[in-house]
Amino acid sequence: GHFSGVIWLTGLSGAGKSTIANILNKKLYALNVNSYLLDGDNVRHGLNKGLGFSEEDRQENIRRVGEVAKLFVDSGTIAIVAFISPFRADRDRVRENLEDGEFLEVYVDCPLEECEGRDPKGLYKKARSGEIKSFTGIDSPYEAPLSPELTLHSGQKEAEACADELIDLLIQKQWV
Ligand code: GGZ
Repeated sequence: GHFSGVIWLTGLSGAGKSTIANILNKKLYALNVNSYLLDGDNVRHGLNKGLGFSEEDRQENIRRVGEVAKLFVDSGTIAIVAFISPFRADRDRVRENLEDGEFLEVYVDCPLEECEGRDPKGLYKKARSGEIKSFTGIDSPYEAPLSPELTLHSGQKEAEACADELIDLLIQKQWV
């Protein structure tokens, strides 16, 4: 067996969280490590259907995701979590709900200008025009981690290299 815990990726929309998380998930599979990826695609359309992007709804989104991640840890699976999770207090609560050493906060740090330049879904454009309200980084806050276990500079580094950095951290922490 291997250690199980939560790898929590936080950062702006378009920073590369999901891309990095998917690559990491595949690398862990290749290492015979059980992992499962939780992100907006498999949580916001199911378990958290009905939650929007108000501060209260984001808080509840993150609370539920934290509880689900804990269940995965109980099952012996590494939970890879990729949500904007903009509020420090919400992320801290997830950490406090786990045992010491079970939570790795990973800041996927990409400048807003870069995220906005990428704008793969055209959401920043809609946020700027006012078509979407309360968009993170535009008219809703993002609170960067103060002491993350790892910061990935995804604006300068390819997603593949970021995932490799994460694997190195997991080896260093003796998770794998
Ligand atoms: C931020 C939004 C919003 C608003 C829709 N603000 O790039 P994406 O599209 O695929 O990822 C974003 C995703 C963010 O959902 P999370 O569950 O990760 O957010 S949070 O942790 O804050 O609860 C974006 C899309 O949903 N999206 N409206 N207003 N992102």
